Amino acid sequence: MLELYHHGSSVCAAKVRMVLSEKDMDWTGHYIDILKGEQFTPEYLKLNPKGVVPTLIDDGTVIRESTVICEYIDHINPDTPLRPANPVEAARMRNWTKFVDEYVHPMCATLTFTCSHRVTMSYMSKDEIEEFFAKTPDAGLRERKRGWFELGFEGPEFVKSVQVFEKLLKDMESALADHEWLAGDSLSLADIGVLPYVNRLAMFTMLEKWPPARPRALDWFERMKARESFEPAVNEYLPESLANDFRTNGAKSWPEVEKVLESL
Ligand SMILES: N[C@@H](CCC(=O)N[C@@H](CS)C(=O)NCC(=O)O)C(=O)O
Repeated sequence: MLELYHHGSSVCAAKVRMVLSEKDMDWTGHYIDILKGEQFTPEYLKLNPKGVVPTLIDDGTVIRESTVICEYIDHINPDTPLRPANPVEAARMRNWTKFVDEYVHPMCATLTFTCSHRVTMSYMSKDEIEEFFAKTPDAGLRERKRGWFELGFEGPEFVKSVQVFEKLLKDMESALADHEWLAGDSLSLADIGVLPYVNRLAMFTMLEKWPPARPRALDWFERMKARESFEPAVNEYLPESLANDFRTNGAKSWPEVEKVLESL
């Protein structure tokens, strides 16, 4: 039996749940509340020394890194394959997942923290905030979190985060002009890898406002949402209070995002 350590707000965990759901596979979940710091317990750090979700355990074997986990699942269950057999499409798929891992994911953390988590954290006491920072084992991530919290929209990464999301939507629009799905003519790990990030913009109520209009990307998002795997894998796990925070704080942050977009 596969065991997945995951959380409802985690874009990386959503990818893995969607792959499992697309393949109709059974799994046991261990919910790690990353907003409460449950990823930093000594037990969990043994499984994932970076203190991040997701982590997959397959019969005692630990697999980390969401993109690697998604490929692993496709290897062990090749029915309804999500890695294209065609080498060109496979290369396109990997370029998408590489772009997500290297740019979109780090900048999604920036955008999410700056636009929403920072506001939620502002209700914590000074000691609780320091404790929150101190718990993050990775020094680089710890300092980035501090910067997001203290500098907010003035932080240097905020502009970059909007630029990266703009590039994501622009590249999607152009890829979808040539084929129905991001890597080719069938759904692949490229689509599943990108989905939670586009969904984050939607949850922030930013997707429908984001200029210029990207009809193919929006149509792709509707097609992804219409898949049977979407609700159980993506939305069902997001706590309602967090969804509310995303909606409210996202809408309040939109003018700052728009300002950056107008300056590009
Ligand atoms: N490269 C890792 C990134 C994992 C990651 O950043 N996970 C976030 C949630 S999407 C997390 O657990 N964050 C906890 C924290 O920032 O303390 C992967 O793809 O699995």
